[in-house]
Amino acid sequence: MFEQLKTLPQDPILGLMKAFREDPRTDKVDLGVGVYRDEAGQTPIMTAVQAAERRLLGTETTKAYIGPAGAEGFNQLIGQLMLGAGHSALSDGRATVVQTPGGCGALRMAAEFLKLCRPDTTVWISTPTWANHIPLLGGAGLTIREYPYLDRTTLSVDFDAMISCLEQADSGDVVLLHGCCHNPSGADLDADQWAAITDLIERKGLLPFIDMAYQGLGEGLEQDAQGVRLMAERLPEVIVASSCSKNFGLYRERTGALMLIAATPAQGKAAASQLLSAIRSHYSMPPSHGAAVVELILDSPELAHQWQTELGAMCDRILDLRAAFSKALAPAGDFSFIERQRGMFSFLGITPQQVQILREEFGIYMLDSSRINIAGLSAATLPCVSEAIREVSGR
Ligand code: PLP
Ligand code: TYF
Repeated sequence: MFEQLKTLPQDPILGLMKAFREDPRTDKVDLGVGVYRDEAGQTPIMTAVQAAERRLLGTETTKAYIGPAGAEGFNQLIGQLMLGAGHSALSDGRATVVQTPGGCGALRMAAEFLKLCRPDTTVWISTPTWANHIPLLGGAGLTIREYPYLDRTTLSVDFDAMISCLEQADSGDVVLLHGCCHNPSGADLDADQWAAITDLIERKGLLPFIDMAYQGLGEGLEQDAQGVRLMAERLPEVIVASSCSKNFGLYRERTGALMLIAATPAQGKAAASQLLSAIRSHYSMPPSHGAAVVELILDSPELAHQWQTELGAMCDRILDLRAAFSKALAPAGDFSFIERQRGMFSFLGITPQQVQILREEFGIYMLDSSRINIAGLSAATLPCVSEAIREVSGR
């Protein structure tokens, strides 16, 4: 059976992680994979998470199965985190939230759900987008089409091109948007652009599908959800995939959620039953631990405050690094876009050859596309990284 199989290349982001690990240089800098790092280059467990884990250990009484929707308490609290407590979609029974294995699980189950709604669904994704969107959504059998998003010369959103392309979409098509902290570009929609795209989606009868993997790491928990909340307010149907990997630092615990908002409570009930059936045929039920931790944190005023303080400090660190980095790079050209962008990622806009020189000569690792993880910088490494980039920019 296996003899005709070819070996496939691995995920380039994970491949880069391995190359970095194997590099013996002690002054190497990892700006590759998107995990948050502190000033010491570590990705520690958040203290609110540790406290919740200690409490869980003392109070958990069973490891018996949870259901396909996961923990009801987690689902409610995550719905409130996304939409704000008291949002009408939550109180009027139109929204369903289920716990998923990470944001990836949410994206894939949304795709499986869309396939059940309509087997020939087309989903429009931004160019560029996170490379895993294509296998996660295309792998479920959805047709993928692309809309232009980034102006490669200014590295800002090319909104006119985006809108005019999406004018070609047909009623019932799905538009994948990044809720905040666009991966890989860091270029986000502003409030006016969210409003304009909401108008277009409404007028053309499209369905928004929002990937929220970085809530709280752009500008703050509330600001980062403005697009999701606007669409949930104005549109009859919305899908949101959210992740607790970054904002709770729970990466390997595989914790995320999928929210479906339907036009009516009756349609919401039918949609939820279809989604649960799709979950049953894929993984039956999600892992419990990460969501139990998140539920404990969000349900405790004291832990929630501690978590928000830590997350706020992570967000501020990224914003400070963005300001300092764009200033340090100024002698090499206009890198002011780095300060304007949000979240963990930006493109440097340098060539693959320059990326390779940075890796080989300077031990500075980034994706071939020149995407960097801003959080991989620190006060200690920022001057030498900036110096190296200034130097290769001249070559
Ligand atoms: N969506 C985007 C844009 C991401 O960058 C990520 C990963 O970090 C995810 C979704 C899903 O992450 P996870 O499955 O680890 O929660
Ligand atoms: O883009 C990133 O770096 C993060 C982490 O298969 C990631 O989203 C990278 C690759 C992958 C899963 C997560």
